[in-house]
Amino acid sequence: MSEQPVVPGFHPDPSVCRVGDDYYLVCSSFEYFPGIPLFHSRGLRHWTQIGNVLDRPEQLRLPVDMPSSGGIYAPTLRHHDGRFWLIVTNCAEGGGNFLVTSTDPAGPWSEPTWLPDVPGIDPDLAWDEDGTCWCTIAGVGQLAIDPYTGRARGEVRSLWSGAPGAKAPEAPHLYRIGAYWYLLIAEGGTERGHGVSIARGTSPNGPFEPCPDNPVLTHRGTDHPVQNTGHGDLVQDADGSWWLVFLGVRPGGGTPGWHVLGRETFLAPVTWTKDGWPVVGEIVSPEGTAADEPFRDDFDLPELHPSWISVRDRSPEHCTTKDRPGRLTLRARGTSLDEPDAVFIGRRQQHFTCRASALIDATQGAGGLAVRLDEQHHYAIETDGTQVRVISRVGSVRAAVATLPVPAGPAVLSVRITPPPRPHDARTGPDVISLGVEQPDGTFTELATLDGRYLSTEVAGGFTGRVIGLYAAQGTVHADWFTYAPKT
Ligand code: 6LW
Repeated sequence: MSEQPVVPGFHPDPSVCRVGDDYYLVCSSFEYFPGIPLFHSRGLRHWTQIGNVLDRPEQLRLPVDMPSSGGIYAPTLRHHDGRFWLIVTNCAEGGGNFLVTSTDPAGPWSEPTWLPDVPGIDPDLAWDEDGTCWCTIAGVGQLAIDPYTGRARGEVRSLWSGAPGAKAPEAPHLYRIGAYWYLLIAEGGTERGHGVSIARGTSPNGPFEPCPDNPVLTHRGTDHPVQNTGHGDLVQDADGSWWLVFLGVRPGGGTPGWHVLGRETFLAPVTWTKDGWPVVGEIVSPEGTAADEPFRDDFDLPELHPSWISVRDRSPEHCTTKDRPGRLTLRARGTSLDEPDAVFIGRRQQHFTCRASALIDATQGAGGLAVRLDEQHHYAIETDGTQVRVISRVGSVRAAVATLPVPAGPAVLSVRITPPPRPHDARTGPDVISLGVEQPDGTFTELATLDGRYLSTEVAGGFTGRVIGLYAAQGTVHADWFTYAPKT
């Protein structure tokens, strides 16, 4: 079996910590609300989402004019002094760096403590033996902070910027391991040149001596199926072994390769040379993840499963299961998914081959099921209760590509994503996306099959991945159920 992520789908910038036998992991979430998915694991290979760190508007406000791939970047999760600490950047207007804490990682997490003196992105937290809290940021710089008040305790100092000339030294994490302080960074940018490098010193403030074998992780220039590997975080298990979690992508199709699931979280073992430098081993595949279980939501519960994400906010006025028990009610705000304030709720696509379906009642409006990359890149199957149509939005072009009259009333809308018909053709895309309706006997009536490359990061740009979900374009739309399943 080829290398598999431990957390598949759009789950980038992993940060991990261990308490006893329990591991916790967080990822970036960008324009989506709630923000920062939080996972629990017992053995690092299998992760279950137990919540989202930023699940209240008081913790996360994303302005409506904020572009996709803005918002929440690169958290660091640590356990110190009996509680969990999470530091992160909200890149949206009016945002900045802040930290939240909790004694229970499943939440609730505190209100933000803003860090007005901490510039830039990718903040890290580490405490030295004196109890000083060091915040290290992309660039790479560092300052001491008071994590209780959020104020600086000194100026920002430059530490180490990785290989001379390499772009984007970022994602720093600082650790005390044995006699040294190790500074782990990502460099080379989050695209095909991505990598992880390390340096060490005897003080948390340096000077730092680079590892002679940097980068300690990169797949640049190789034909490895997992590319863009970088942005890692180290963790030691209860037996004393070390591991690296990091992001990677799995491009598909011909040249230049398109990745559609976003940047995913992978795991690799780490050993140490006799000189005290880490060596990152081959990717460890989990042989199935929690995400491989089919997912079904009948919307019977007042609270939604933590894997559901909305664009920028989720107000109960526009998205709720409390209006009609057993139904998700969506009330339109914009007129389409092209609008930045569209009412959308979805789950990350986590498999190359999969299908999603939903029973939609749009007799009081219009809405449907969409595969979303961002405002300018999505395919949707939409109904208004009397007809069904497929909408393609790619770049500045929006088109209704097919329509079908249907009997008045609710309809089962369905999306099926499969490998491309000629996978070895140099110009083939990564996959194809079929959109249609499911008949009461389960047969699929396809309205259109569209090239998946246009819903890839290489085409759309940005830092996210595909999300499949429900939206309202007009009036009120009810969903009776939603299913997502990996299918071969
Ligand atoms: C993040 C940076 C990165 O801040 O991408 O891959 C940026 N690494 O560290 C957005 O996720």
